[in-house]
Amino acid sequence: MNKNWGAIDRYAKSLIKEAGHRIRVSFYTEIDVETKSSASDLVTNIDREIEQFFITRIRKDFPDHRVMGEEGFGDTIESLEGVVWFLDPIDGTMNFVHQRRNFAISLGIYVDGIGMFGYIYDVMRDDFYHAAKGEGAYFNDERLPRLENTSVNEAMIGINASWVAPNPRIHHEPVIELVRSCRGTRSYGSAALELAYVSSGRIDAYMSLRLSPWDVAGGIIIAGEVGAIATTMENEPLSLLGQETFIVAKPQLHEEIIENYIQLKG
Ligand code: 2AM
Ligand code: CA
Repeated sequence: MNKNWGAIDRYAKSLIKEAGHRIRVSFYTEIDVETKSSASDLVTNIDREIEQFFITRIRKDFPDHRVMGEEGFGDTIESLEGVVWFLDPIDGTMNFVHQRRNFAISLGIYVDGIGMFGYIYDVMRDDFYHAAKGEGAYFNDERLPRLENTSVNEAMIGINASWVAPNPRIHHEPVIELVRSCRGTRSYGSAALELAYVSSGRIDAYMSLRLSPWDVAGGIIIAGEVGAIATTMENEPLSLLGQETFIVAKPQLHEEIIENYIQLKG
C-alpha cells in the first residue's frame, strides 16, 4: 500500500471520529424525525447533517472521488470505476431515534469495485471496527482473529423477525426452517453492527432480505479480512449498485444456510 492510501485511511478515521462526536452532541438539540417510504423507514435532520459533513469534506479534499450516501447528497453511482466512498451516516436510525444507542457510522472505500478500507463506528459505545484489504481487521486497534467454523445447530444468527413473518417479498418458509434449526437468533437493528458482530465472532451469521450498498459496503471488507463470506441469498456476488438480499457468515455455515435456503424455496 503506498503512502497516499495510508493518508486516506487516517483521514477517513478522523472524519468518522469527528462525525461521531457531532452525533453525540446532537442529543443536546432537538431532533426532527420524518418517515421516508413507510412508518418504519425513518430519517432525521442529523442523518442529513452528518452525511453533508462527510460529503463536503471528501469533495474538498478528494475532488476526483465519488460518494454514494444514503441520504442522497452524494453522487449517482451506476458503475464502480475509480474511487467510491459508500457512506451510511447513521445505520440503525430507528435505534438512534428510539434508543439513542445501537447505531453506527458505516463507511467503505472502494477502488474500481475492490474494497480497500472498511469502517464501522459504534458511536455511543465508542467501539471502532476497521480493516484494510489484505492487512486484517481490528476492533479498537486489536487484531481480530480469523473465524472458525460453526454448524447451523450451534450457530447464533442475526436476523430481523419481520423476515420470518409471511411477506410477499420473500420466501419465508426456508427462513422459518433456519430459525428452527439454529441455536438462537438475535436482532440488533443495524446491519453495520451485525456485520461487526459477525466479524468479531459474537454472532455466526447475519442475513437480511433487503439491504442497500451503504448498509454493507464497509462491513463486508472487515468481515472478509477474518474469513467470512458475504453474498446475496442466491449465492451471487454483491453488486453494490442497488438493494439486494444479503448474507454474511463463516464459510461452511454460509454454504449450509444457502444450500438449505435455495433447496427449500424450490
Ligand atoms: P438504516 O437504519 O440506515 O435505514 C435494520 O434492520 C437495518 O436495515 C438497518 O441497517 C437499516 O439501515 C436497514 N434498512 C432499513 N430499511 C431499509 C430499506 N428500506 N432498504 C435498505 N436497508 C434498510
Ligand atoms: Ca442510515
